[in-house]
Amino acid sequence: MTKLVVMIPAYNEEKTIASVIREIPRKIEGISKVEILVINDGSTDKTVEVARKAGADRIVSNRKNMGLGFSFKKGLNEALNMDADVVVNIDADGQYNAKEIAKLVRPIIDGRADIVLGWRDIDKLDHMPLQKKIGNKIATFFTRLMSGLPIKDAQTGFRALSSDAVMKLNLFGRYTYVQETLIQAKHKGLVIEQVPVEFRKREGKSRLIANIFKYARMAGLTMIRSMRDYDPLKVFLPISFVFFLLSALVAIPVLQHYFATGLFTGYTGRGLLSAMFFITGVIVFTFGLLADMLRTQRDLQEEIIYMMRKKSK
Ligand SMILES: Nc1nc2c(ncn2[C@@H]2O[C@H](COP(=O)(O)OP(=O)(O)OP(=O)(O)O)[C@@H](O)[C@H]2O)c(=O)[nH]1
Ligand SMILES: [Mg+2]
Repeated sequence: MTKLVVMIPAYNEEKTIASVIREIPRKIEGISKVEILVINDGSTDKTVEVARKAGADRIVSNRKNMGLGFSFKKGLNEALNMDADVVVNIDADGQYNAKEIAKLVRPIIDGRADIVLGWRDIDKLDHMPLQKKIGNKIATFFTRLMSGLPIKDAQTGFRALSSDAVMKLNLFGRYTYVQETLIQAKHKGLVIEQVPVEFRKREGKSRLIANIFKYARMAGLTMIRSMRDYDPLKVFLPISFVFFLLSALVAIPVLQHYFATGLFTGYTGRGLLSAMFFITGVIVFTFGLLADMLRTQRDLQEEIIYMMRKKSK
């Protein structure tokens, strides 16, 4: 028996959520049961009533708006509680074609992948505004850089995860989950497959990206935090190296003067500055080593959480 839970995070989507729910196929080859889970993030419209009428099997709500990342994490936990073997996330705005879920879950059912991304061919989307296209490309570029994975569209909200992958992820970003899941997936050795999907024009305005600068700030911060937590040496060592380099550059004339005259006279300011850069470098380097030790601890803790989740399944 293979159970699929399709989860839909929704924030004020009364106009579109019913059609998304109705479009979800209830019979998929290789899946014995399909259930629909809606995570209502403090909607102030009729999202919940509409979703229930349209046939959602389970609806969980946040009392107030907590953010998409927060709701995604809640949804994954809830899907595990519902005994899911495969979880699909789809947006409530109707931009993805829910009929394509069958295609999305295939690599997981066949045992080829842990996570499947439905990627959108952004260049060919005439209805997507240019600034959004550029933002999407930039965010995908950084996710590729940080994860080292050949991701085509890191921002896609249409994805499938095996329950094992869900049990391995420990997400922290409250605002968005899209890039963080991929950076973690890489560190946990999860196999990602990408399948091309349709992407329609959005009806109604964006709930998530009211302001592209806010999005860049929040998503960027979550990405940097993931890097810091999973690859601290890659973050801290280059920074400490910059300080060591500055220290050396400032010190060169001081040493030249000293070797020529045997004196430091007139160069004490520079000498002090060089020493300050050097000490800062040492501090940052030490932080890097400490952060690396913490990472080992985190790895152990995550392994314990994974085993606990696995046991209670
Ligand atoms: N839980 C939760 N969901 C949200 C929030 N903001 C948006 N969403 C949902 O997340 C999904 C994606 O949000 P969208 O506003 O469509 O964001 P987007 O697809 O990146 O941007 P658009 O291209 O403008 O649609 C939709 O299902 C929204 O209802 C939020 O604050 N909390
Ligand atoms: Mg959308």
